[in-house]
Amino acid sequence: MYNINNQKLENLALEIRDDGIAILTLNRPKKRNALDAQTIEELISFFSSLPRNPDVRAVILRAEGDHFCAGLDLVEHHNEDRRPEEFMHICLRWHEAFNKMEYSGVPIIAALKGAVVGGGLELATSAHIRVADHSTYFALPEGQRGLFTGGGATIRVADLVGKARMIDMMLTGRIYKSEEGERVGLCQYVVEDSDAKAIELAQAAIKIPALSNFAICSGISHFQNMSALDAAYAEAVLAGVVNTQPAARERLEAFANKTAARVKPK
Ligand code: 1HE
Repeated sequence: MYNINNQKLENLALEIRDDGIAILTLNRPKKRNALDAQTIEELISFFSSLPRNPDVRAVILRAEGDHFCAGLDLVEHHNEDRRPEEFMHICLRWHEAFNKMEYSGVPIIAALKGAVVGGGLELATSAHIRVADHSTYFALPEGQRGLFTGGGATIRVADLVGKARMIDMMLTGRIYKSEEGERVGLCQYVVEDSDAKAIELAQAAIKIPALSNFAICSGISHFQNMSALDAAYAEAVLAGVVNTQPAARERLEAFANKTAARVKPK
């Protein structure tokens, strides 16, 4: 059991490696890692702590068991028999967790397998990179359950695949298997072992200066919420800070001295 910000992690497991890669595991495999209220609070707690934790340079979000995440805990939702405003507040907590992820400034890589459905897809799309294995599949079964998305799919899934594909997924229950998911933009990699590939990608990401990663993993998302005019202005301000950092000077010097790697395909 782990303790972050006085929040005990029961449904998540956390390992922080010496190289600064945190491995956060959804740890309710018997319930297919369905997202109950407790899990969402634990996600908020962990991802809120990230910007203040210099020991963590990248996060891998993975799952125990055969499935990444079966979405909203339907049994809890059924048992709680929530009033509209109660479920609105549940959804706001989901947004708190997922916004903390997307705007964290720390690279988050989701290692996917099996079901990535409903709220599970909303969780996965809050990460910065998605790596699927061959067992992975994506769906939005909310419609079949008489529900609607409440954890940001209308923003993040629509952003990745476009509104027409998202509507099709919701109206027809269409399931995208891994390769097809990659083709439509739901994931960027399909590999044999998504955990291993996620580590490899995280190891590449932590070679980049933390301030650059901050800009990449928060600035791009913020700018997409702005008008093009304001985004261009904010980009210039952020580039002013990032592109003059000491770590950039060293790397530019290496390039000028011809000791830095060239950008060429292998
Ligand atoms: C669950 C959940 C869940 C499994 N909530 N308990 N999401 C869905 O509509 C997907 C629902 N789940 C499934 O379709 C299947 O469980 C899976 C395809 C993911 C896995 O199938 P399988 O055969 O391996 O497992 P299972 O036998 O269906 O489930 C094993 C246990 O996990 C069982 O509990 P048990 O106590 O009877 O052993 C299931 O009840 C439990 N389980 N999925 C609660 N989702 C903010 S709005 C977001 C809205 C949504 O996310 S809607 C999409 C909901």
